[in-house]
Amino acid sequence: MTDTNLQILRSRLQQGQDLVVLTGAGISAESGVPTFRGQDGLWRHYRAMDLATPQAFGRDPRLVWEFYQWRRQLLAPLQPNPAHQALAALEARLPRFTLITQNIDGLHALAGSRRIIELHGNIWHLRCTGCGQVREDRRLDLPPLPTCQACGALLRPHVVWFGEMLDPAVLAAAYAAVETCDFMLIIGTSGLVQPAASLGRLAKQRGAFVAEINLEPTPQSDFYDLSLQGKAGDLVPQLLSASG
Ligand code: BV8
Ligand code: ZN
Repeated sequence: MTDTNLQILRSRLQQGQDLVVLTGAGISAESGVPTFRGQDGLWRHYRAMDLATPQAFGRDPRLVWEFYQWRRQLLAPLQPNPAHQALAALEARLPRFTLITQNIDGLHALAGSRRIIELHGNIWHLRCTGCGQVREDRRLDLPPLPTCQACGALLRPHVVWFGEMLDPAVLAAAYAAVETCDFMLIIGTSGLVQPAASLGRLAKQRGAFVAEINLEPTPQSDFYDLSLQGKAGDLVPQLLSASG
């Protein structure tokens, strides 16, 4: 990160700003988690977007469960990287800090972040398609079609699939944080999936200073005040030193 950009972000952080951070798959890439759109974003010959839908689950729940089991087994040994850890440290230092993530990998919580808004759910939580009960279940040896202990119905990953509404309370919390912040940092997201992709513009419209950290420009970059190019694992920890 050039000194000028670091200085700009440094001064924002030192002004005790109300900081909202939005993260996407790019912040977990250096932990070994495949991104959605990178060359590693495929499973067998399927695209994640084709399987992360209620239609795919209705048509072939066993295949969709195989996809999520594969991701759970891949995620299980992976650890947070310096970017996750820096955000957890920032939360501890800043009076008003909200972390909104599109990721379902649970790495922010593992890094010590506490106030996390998981827009798209969490791969370690299972939801019953019958009674709606949600439980954390980290077993890597789930049966091919796991069923609910309470009512026997089929369980599904407690994540938001394409074409599904986000949890209204979760979305409302994200909007409330974005509408009141004065500094928003958007890290490692291609800015393509709605409604998450509009949060940065909303913050901008409400007068916040919005900066993006990504390997490359995104369709949203032009709407932001600053677009820093580089790896989250390199750039985000530099903010920590800036926050004193
Ligand atoms: C909904 C959980 C209402 C599942 C996910 C307009 C308005 C509303 C909806 C739509 C709309 N237009 C289209 C839609 C439908 C759809 C959508 O947005 N489609 C897109 C593809 C056009 N949206 C929805 O369906 C949403 N529902 O809006 O409900 C509704 C209902 C019906 C009809 C209409 C509206 C629900 C979306 C949630 C889907 N679930 N995840 C699972 O994971 O299995 S989304 C999933 O994909 C992730 O959670 C994440 O959000 C998204 C992937 O995006 P990124 O995180 O950005 O990852 P990506 O790989 O794309 O990019 C990585 C980035 O990191 C890159 O930019 C790369 O350069 C960068 N990077 C890589 N390495 C690094 C790095 N940066 C820094 N450092 C590095 N080391
Ligand atoms: Zn049930």
